Amino acid sequence: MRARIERAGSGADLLAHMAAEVRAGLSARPLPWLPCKYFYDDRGSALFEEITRLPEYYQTRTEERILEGIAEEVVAAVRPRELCEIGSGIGRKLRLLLDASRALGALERCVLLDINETFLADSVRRLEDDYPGLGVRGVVGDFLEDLTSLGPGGGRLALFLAGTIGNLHPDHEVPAFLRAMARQLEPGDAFLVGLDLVKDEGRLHAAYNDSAGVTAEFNRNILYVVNAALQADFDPAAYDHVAFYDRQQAWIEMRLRARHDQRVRVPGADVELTLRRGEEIRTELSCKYTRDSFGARLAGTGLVLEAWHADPEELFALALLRRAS
Ligand code: SAH
Ligand code: AVI
Repeated sequence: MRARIERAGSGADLLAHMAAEVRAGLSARPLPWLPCKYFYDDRGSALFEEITRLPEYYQTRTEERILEGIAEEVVAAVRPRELCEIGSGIGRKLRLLLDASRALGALERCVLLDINETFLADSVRRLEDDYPGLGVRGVVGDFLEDLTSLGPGGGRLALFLAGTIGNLHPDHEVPAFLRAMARQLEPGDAFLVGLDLVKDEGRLHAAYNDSAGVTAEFNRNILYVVNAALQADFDPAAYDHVAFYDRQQAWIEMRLRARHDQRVRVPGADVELTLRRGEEIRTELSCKYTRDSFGARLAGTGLVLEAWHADPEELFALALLRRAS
């Protein structure tokens, strides 16, 4: 089977959807906000890749190390016929599980779902080249809206890595997301979720305020994306990057703070925004979990925690979930 890139349901009127979301977010008071999925145009995705190599950003290399240690054990327990990664990016870590699954001999296909079409198409092409005989599908879509595009489960091991679940609101988005994911799994199918853990605040602060300023540029990139798609006139250079840890909520919050009074027009979303110097736009939450706080999110979702794999320093964890029967 040749690789295919498909467009999920929400792709039908992507721009109208984006306009409605941006209008709602920028109209919110006291804190206007933008959905963090709009970081990931090609420049934003490349900036994220740069972040993963920063000395302060321990998440990616820690998750890779955990995966190297558990890939064989996980695939031996699940014996997947299909691997499926949502928010796949360039999909480097997926290969550890692909190799281990192939060695068992049962793997038939692989499905990737991501909002960035360029990175998705590249990943699909490279998988096709490197794993001849593997059926590869790529779906451009939003994992908060388009999980049904994955098709029915059965022999599925789904992956949601990098701690991207932390970018979903823990109360307003995570429970519905987990229920939606459970619907795409058959009893016995599995879901491996990467979680950044609650830890020393200095370490967290450094990871989102790197000395090279890459995270700041990633943060500002969202304004370039809104400018290009919705003819907005944000001046990205007029915003400071802000990232802080909210201990009560156990999340990092990223914001953009206006350096001076400004008026922004977003004609494509039919909205205008007036910001005084020092006022902020929220651009991302990055929730940090413990085994208990994540376990509490699973109640009523149809998913149960089967195994918890953390690194020795307990910086990051991979939670292996099963679809209950
Ligand atoms: N899995 C990769 C990339 C993580 S970065 C890794 O482990 O390094 C987060 C990824 O999720 C990006 O590729 C981004 O394009 C994608 N993404 C972010 N929000 C999304 C959404 N709402 N729907 C689908 N993909 C999304
Ligand atoms: C993709 N996601 C898990 C990253 C995170 O750490 O929340 C995105 C990111 N934001 C700032 N740096 C990296």
